Amino acid sequence: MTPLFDSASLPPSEEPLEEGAVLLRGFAAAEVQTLLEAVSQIAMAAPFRHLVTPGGYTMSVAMTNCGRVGWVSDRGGYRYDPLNPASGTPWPAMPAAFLGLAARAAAQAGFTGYDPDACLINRYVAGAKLSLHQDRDEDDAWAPIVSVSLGLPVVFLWGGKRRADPVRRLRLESGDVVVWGGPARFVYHGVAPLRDGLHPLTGAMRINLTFRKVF
Ligand code: MD6
Ligand code: FE
Repeated sequence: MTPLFDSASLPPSEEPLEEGAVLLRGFAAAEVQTLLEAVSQIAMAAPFRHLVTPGGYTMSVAMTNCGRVGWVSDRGGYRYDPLNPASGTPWPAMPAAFLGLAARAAAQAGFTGYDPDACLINRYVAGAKLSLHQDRDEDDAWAPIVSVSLGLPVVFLWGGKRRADPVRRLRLESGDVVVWGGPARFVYHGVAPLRDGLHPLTGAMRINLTFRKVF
């Protein structure tokens, strides 16, 4: 299904979600192709993998990383690792275009001087999802998470600080950026199962970049 329009054809707009959290629609729209080319380069050095959760489930989302450390999961738990466990080598460096975009988006949301250590790259195909969770594996409890959507649209689940809080469903299009930090840093969030579709740049996939300040 091709949407009639997406954020690439709309002017950027800013939608506050709560104190410390904002949805920047179209913020990365002009850079989507450049970002996807960088993702392809990274994936050649560090291929996408389906990680296993500590509970023994294989994740439906495929992941890789770039930056000083990468987020990984296995039977032993979640952690940030300076080496890719699949190869034993460091993760690819974070491209300057990634750092620049993340810092500009964070600043737009009120977080100046953002210098992320890690960029987790998620690849979704139809049916892939991410259950409601908090990001709690980082030492820095204030610096924001910056999440950049590329390719197919998806429903992002935006909950509250407690798991039982009501969940909003936000449609994210290619080029949309969500920033959450400070008082919103531990909000529960997730991704609803990706629906079938074809995007001109990613085909049947959605790619998500999530930037984190780990240390
Ligand atoms: C997304 N990803 O893919 C959001 N959080 O749109 C996450 O929220 C996330 O992929 C913690 C660990 C891995 C993730
Ligand atoms: Fe998360």
